[in-house]
Amino acid sequence: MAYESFRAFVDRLDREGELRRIRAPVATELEITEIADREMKSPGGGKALLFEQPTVSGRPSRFPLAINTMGSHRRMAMALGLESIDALADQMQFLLKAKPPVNFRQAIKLLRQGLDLLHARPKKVDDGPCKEVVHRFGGDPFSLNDLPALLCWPKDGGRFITLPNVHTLDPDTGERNIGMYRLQIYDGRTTGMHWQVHKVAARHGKRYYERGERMPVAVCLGGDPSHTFSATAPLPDGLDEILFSGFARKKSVELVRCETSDITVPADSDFVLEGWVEPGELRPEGPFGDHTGFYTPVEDYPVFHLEAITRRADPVYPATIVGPPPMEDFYMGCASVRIFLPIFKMNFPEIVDMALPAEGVFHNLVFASIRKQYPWQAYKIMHGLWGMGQMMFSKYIVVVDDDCDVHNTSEVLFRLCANTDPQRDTTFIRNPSDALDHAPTIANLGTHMGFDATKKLPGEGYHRPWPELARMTPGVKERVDKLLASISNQPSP
Ligand SMILES: [Mn+2]
Repeated sequence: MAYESFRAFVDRLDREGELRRIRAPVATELEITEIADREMKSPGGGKALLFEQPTVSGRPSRFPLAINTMGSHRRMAMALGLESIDALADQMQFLLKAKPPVNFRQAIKLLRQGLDLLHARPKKVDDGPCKEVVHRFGGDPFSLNDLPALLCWPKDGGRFITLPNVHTLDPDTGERNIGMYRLQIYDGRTTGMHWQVHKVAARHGKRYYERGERMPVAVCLGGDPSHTFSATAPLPDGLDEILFSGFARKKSVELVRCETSDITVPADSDFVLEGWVEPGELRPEGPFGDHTGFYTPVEDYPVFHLEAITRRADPVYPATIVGPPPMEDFYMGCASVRIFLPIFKMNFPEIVDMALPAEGVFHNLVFASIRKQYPWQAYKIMHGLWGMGQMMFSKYIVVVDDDCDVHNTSEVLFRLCANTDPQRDTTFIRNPSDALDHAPTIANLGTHMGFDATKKLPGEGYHRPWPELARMTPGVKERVDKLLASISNQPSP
């Protein structure tokens, strides 16, 4: 199911009892963060929040602000128009199973073709709601300061646009990429562009630099939340985010050409910020209270210059905050893992399930359960994951047997502690580390650690009998369920 606008999604959340409206004026400086942070840390992720009167420097903004719209398992599924994320994961699996690919590259190709067949291919249109109002610089003096962008944490370097879908093109192939890179607002028409060295947009930027050309960029806010999710999803490089968004929402995305460049953007966007990045131009960006839970320091990043802003007549400004976990992004990450698990399983059929617990803020901790067949298979899985896309950043990987629920952190820690001999069952490797990780001595370079918490086989040098986990038999469980039900049904005296 597709939403015709971000507002349509917010209205649906309201109808389903998933939204709290806040009518009183609330400051975009720190106050919205404090309210949203409490909500995101309440059980299950709380509710989505619609601030009807956000204020900017004490003055009411023209636009309402919605936050935590994807911050629960249910709302994340609703964002993609699903009852449960599982349906989409099953479809991914089906696509890959229809004609089993023999390698990763082929899988991506197959996936792309499969998505095309599902009518996910985008459609070009001449006009759309994102152009109901057009501001060009030199004409209507629209300023970035008119957006209710948040000053998230006290020591942040400024206001940040936190839920932007950044569109860039590969100048050689014309291939599009959409990523989510935070934008620090410097003034009315300039922002930072926080694409890190490992990101696709940074690669595009490098090509423009080599060609000596200015790089067109379009930043979309809002529209169908499916686009926003797709921008954050760890899609395999080369898999178009728009194609994926169309697949997820079961309706092809309508794309309209920007006013000032050849980039095409979803016509249902609430705001489109059009502009360019001058390759080579850098400016200090940050600090920013990041999803690691810590402030990232000031560093030089590219600069985004705005040329035009187009928008809906009645847009809703989408926002999120990051910081000490759990936050809204945890639920988005969970959905990604679930949806892309079939791709992992295709490469590693022994993988049963995977989880990235909130405490690990994505890159720090990965749990994988496997059906172990041969000695040291847990290490094969660790090395495999360390070689796959963004999984390369995984600081700690814990591999457990298939009878362990990786979504239950307590159960995984129990297995980790009980099943390992620290020296025998760990390995250290070198790999790139996440640019945001402050712990490595040298930025971007780190050691990673793997734990084999599976039960040990004789072939692994373990020659004592491995004990059996004490567990109740299924028959007893059912009998007791019935017994307890009958007791609770008895009328009280
Ligand atoms: Mn991409």
